[in-house]
Amino acid sequence: MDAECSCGCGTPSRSAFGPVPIRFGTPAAEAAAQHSITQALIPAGSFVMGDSSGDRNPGDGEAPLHRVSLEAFSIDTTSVTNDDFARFVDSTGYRTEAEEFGFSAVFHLAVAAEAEDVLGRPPQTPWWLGVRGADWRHPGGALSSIDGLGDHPVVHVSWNDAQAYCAWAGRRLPTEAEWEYAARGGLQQKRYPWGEEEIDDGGWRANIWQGVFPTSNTLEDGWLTTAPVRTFTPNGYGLWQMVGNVWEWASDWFDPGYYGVSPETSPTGPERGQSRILRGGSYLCHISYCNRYRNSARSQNTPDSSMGNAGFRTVAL
Ligand SMILES: [Ca+2]
Ligand SMILES: [Ca+2]
Repeated sequence: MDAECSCGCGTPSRSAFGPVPIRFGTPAAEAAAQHSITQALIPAGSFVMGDSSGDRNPGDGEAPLHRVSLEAFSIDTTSVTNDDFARFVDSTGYRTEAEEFGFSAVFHLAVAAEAEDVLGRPPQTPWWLGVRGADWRHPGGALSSIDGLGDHPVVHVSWNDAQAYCAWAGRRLPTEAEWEYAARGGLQQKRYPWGEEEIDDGGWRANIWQGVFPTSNTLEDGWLTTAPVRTFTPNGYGLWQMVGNVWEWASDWFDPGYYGVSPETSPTGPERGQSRILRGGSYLCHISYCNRYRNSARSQNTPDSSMGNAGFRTVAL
């Protein structure tokens, strides 16, 4: 994998589009039991965390392999949808960071905005555009909407926005270890949530990119951007789209050296860092470019960054 891969197939940081003023997260509104996503109980147990297949991306820190033991936990079977997030916003008036900053990152083929609202593109990843007016209600920009997308994952939500949702819902983000354990669906040391079969073996198993990235998507899996959260087949724990569709925030800070020092029991990540973990890859993943639609693949971004290919799912407190 080339050096550009770490940002190119992942997600652009907010600062990629220019200086970012310092601001503090919006305080979470009072908790309310409005979270209605079907749960899966993940049994207590242990697993081998990290890349067992040799597909790791240099710099991501998918090694060394290490055993991790976890308590049982209850996790959303899907990522949080636009309908779910709308209930949170309707009840709290919460404004996301994309709305506060006034822009978010949109993939070039998904832009629905006037030319003057396109603010720029990172030189390393010119397929990402900073778009004024792009936010969770306007995933392509001001000329788009989420009409008909109620069961699609909410996107353009930062790690801080996900935390605010969790505080309202009485939930939390999964730790990175919990996310990977859940993604594995009860299988040990397999590449994908379904095992080792290729992603297109017997029909597409996840929403990624087909064709020539980033210009030509042949849409063999049916989706250019997000798909409804219950698309394809759930894994052995009943979890939908742990890989592909949208990246999912985890609670941990990112440190590529963390696996070398991680405790065996219920690791919660480094004490500090600059960026938060993202897991599972998105509709922009492509095997020729970077195959982060794997159980052990890691990415990261600053907690104030938002983009059209990242969302989250939650875990019970
Ligand atoms: Ca697709
Ligand atoms: Ca996903």
